Parts: sequence; structure tokens; C-alpha cells
Amino acid sequence: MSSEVLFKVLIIGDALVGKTSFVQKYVHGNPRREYKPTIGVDFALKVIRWSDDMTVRLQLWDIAGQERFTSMTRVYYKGAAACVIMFDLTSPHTFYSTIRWKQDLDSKCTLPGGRTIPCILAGNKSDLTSRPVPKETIDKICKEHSFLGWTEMSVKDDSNVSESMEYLIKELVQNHLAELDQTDGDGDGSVDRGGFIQLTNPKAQTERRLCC
Ligand SMILES: Nc1nc2c(ncn2[C@@H]2O[C@H](COP(=O)(O)OP(=O)(O)O)[C@@H](O)[C@H]2O)c(=O)[nH]1
Ligand SMILES: [Mg+2]
Repeated sequence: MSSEVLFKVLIIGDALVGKTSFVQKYVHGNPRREYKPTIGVDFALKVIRWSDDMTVRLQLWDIAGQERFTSMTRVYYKGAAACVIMFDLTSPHTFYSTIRWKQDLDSKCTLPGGRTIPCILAGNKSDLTSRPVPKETIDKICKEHSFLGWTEMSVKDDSNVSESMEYLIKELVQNHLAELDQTDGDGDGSVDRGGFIQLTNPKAQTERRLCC
């Protein structure tokens, strides 16, 4: 039997880190040519034939506005299943902001049972050579703030764009299937979100880490 699942995925982070370019590249295959700052929220839908019996629809919310923390973020976050928090690898300020974005997200958006939503940290613009923030620091922040993992990415060079999303979708699908198992009452899946997720359901056991 074929099933279809819809996930709302947030793309957040400081202005100019490449969020809109990322969504455009992932959904349409090309980043927007001319630079137009996003106003409000851009929505994009990506439909993926995940397996013979599952189609995944991703509703991507590219949050803009002033790209800062206001009471409005609560409205944007509502119903989100996963998140990409993006920074610019060449800009330490945008990296340290990701901590605040994560805290803002986790304080306003939780899954039933109080679990935080799966979130990856994406360092964009890896085509540029400057790396003011050491990898060890990114690893540390990634672990301390319970990201699923982090990755370098270049929207410009199309490096790790679809791969990061695939990683996130795997996580979403596995959680979804584990939940279905539990609902059926015949599964032994349990979700423990102490930073990284572990499923005791052998069906759902796979390598789940990106870089940290
Ligand atoms: N070098 C480089 N520039 C990028 C990359 N991704 C986006 N940009 C540029 O960064 C600027 C801001 O991009 P935009 O997507 O509008 O960022 P947003 O404000 O986070 O939505 C634009 O000039 C993009 O062309 C990348 O991977 N490498
Ligand atoms: Mg934008």
C-alpha cells in the first residue's frame, strides 16, 4: 500500500547566510539569480518518491522578515517536523547566532511528549576558503545544543545540498515509522532524545550522525 507523508521543515538562521538560495537550489535546481532579500516567509514544496511505498512531501518554510527573534517566530514554528539552522562558514557572528536560533526553536516548538524537533546545523559557503571558526568548536556547539549533526555545504557549488536534506528526511521517516509501530501496538520502538536519537526498534537502526 502506498503512503504519502507531509513534513513541514523550517530553514532558519541569520540574514544572508544563504537560506533562500538553499531552498531555491534544492527545490528548483538553481539558486535565484539576482539577490532579493526575502520578506516574510517563502514557501516551497518538494515532492520526493522516497521508496516504492512512500512519497514524502516537504513543505519548506524559508523564514525571513528581519531574521531575528520576535514573537512571530512562534507562529512560523508551529507544526514543524524538522529544521535546518544555517550559518555562513566565513562569518563567526552567524555561527554563534545559531545557538540562539536553536534555543528560540526549542523553547517554542516541541513534539508531543515534549521532545525537540530534529535539527541539523548547516555551514554554508564552503566554496569560500576562509574558516574563522574551527571545526572542533562547531563539533562542540553541535553536541552541546543537541543538533542531530552538522555539515559543510555550498549552495553555489551544489555541495551537500540534497545530501543534508536526505539525511533529515531519513530521520523523519524513521521517526514516523516508529510512531506508526507504536500506534499499532506491535512495535518496540522508543525514541530517546538526549541529544542524539536512539531507536531500540531494530528495523529503524541505522547510522544517524552527520559530522558530530
Ligand atoms: N559564495 C557563496 N555565496 C552564496 C552561497 N549561497 C548563497 N550565497 C550568496 O549569499 C547571499 C545571500 O543569499 P540568500 O540566499 O539571499 O541568503 P538569506 O538571507 O539567508 O536567504 C547571496 O548573494 C547569495 O548569492 C554559497 O554557497 N557560496
Ligand atoms: Mg532569504
